[in-house]
Amino acid sequence: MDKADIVGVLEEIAVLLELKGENPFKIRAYASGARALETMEADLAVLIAEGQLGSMKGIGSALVDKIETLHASGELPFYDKLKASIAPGLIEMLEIPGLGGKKVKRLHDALEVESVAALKAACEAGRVAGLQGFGAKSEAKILSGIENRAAYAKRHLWWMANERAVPILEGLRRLSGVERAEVAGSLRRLMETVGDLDFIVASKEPEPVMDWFTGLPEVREVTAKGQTKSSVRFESGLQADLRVVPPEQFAFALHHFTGSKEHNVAMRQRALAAGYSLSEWGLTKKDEAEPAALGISTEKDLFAFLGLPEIPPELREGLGELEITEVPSLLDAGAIRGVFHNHTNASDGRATIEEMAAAAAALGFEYLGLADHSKSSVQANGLNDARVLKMVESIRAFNESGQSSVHVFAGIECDILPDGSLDLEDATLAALDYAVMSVHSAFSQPEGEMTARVIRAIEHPATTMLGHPTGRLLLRREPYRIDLEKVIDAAIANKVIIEINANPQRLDMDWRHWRRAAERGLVCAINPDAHQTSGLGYFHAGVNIARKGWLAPAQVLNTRSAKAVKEWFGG
Ligand code: DGT
Ligand code: CA
Ligand code: CA
Ligand code: ZN
Repeated sequence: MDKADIVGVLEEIAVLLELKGENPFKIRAYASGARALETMEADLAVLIAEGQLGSMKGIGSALVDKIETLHASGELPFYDKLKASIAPGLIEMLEIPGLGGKKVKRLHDALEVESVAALKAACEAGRVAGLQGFGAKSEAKILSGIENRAAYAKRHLWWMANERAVPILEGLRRLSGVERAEVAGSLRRLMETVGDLDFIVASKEPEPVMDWFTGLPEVREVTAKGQTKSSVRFESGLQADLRVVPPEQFAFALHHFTGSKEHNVAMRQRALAAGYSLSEWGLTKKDEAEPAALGISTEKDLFAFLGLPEIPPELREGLGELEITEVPSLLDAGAIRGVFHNHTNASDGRATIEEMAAAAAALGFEYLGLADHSKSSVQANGLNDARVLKMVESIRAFNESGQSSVHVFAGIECDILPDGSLDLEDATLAALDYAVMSVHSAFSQPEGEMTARVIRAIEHPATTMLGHPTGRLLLRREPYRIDLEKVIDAAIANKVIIEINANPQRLDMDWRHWRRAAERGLVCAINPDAHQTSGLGYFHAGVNIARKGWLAPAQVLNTRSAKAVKEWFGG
């Protein structure tokens, strides 16, 4: 097991011990051990081989054995036993935002609730509000957490869903008798989350295709199996539909099941105006029973028949896309020359400057921005002023060494404090190439306060970019309350960039705001917020969102040369 996974197990042990009401010293030993391990710069395997793990600050003797066991075998009987000793319903409660080990224990002790359903009933009956340390506000928060959780459980992050879909699509295309195969639905439209996967196949022989699909090893349940449609549910809970259609219907089926519903409604109206009814089977002339033979074999043909350019799937949301007269120029992944908001092991990342730059070079980037956390992000080992200046020196030395084709920009992800002031001295900020300003605390401020806070940071002359402007975590945490229109206005007025945080769980700022904001002059930066080398690849998810937001290459800083970026940064 690698270091990151071991850190996760130790953190979980600390929470489970809390839930059991164990001795606080014991709990702290695991929590601080996890922290020590996470921020340790030395190589874990080397430390273990040399028997030096116990000499690390924060790692007590009780932990040394456990870390070594996890490292060697990936298992830990102590952890398994601990977990097995707790009711699964209580462990499930830990997933509700705001509930940690201590609070779950108090709820369990006071109300005897042992499942999420029982806790929900207790909230609805007002029994939680009466408990010491809870109150009406936290009762409402728990309740909405439970309700969101049910809604969240039905959807999946695009990134994860796509990882599942790609090999299935490849498998379908390899089957004999399959003429064409595509994904449709929200996955093809590059939505940030996906309800289920939709596959469309053209074949004259549906049966073997259905058999292959329903027989996939990861299928847990076949919920439907017919001549034209099958549905399955995978181990992960994700569901998938497969439709097999005759080749002449393929373009219509692909278009229909790509959606969105709103786009389809608009397309049907347009077809009606031309005297046809449009369906998943074809275009049928008014007063006729069968679809007309119009020689339409691709979506492009279908759009052209209705006098439209080929509308990219990611624009098919019923938001005016039928008004275009030519295919808009959308950002392409190949145009990305570098990314700006990434972390190293100086704060809570896992890789060094050198490793991050090498990974950027492997992606073909010309430059890489490193923006570690600032000191108020204590949990992320944020940098104080002195450490920031040291980091700047290290980056300058790295660039001057000539060891990499990638130019590293020295940045920071600086906390916006609750009053809108910044976490670092002006002189420190001035020493950097650029600064990303982000909110990481006091999420529950009223909307007016949060908006004023963020605008104050935008107005600071050192601010280059605003990081993840709503703080949402898809399927996990709602955005904080903020007036984005006002924030966008302030960003444009102060020539501040807003990022698309490309971490698949954030995708913040949301694509729904980008088209209008960019038309008004807002510049975008696509930032993977990588915490390890592999995280740089998330920039693809950001490109998807930029496309979905109708962004052209010129509206995205990442398409500019290193020289032009330097100019933007002012030096
Ligand atoms: P999802 O799965 O919730 O993330 O979203 P979609 O868009 O993939 O929705 P899904 O899987 O229910 O259906 C795929 C597409 O099929 C949908 O975008 C549009 C089309 N479609 C499905 N049901 C209807 C319907 O009742 N009316 C219309 N106009 N289109 C539909
Ligand atoms: Ca779907
Ligand atoms: Ca579906
Ligand atoms: Zn952040």
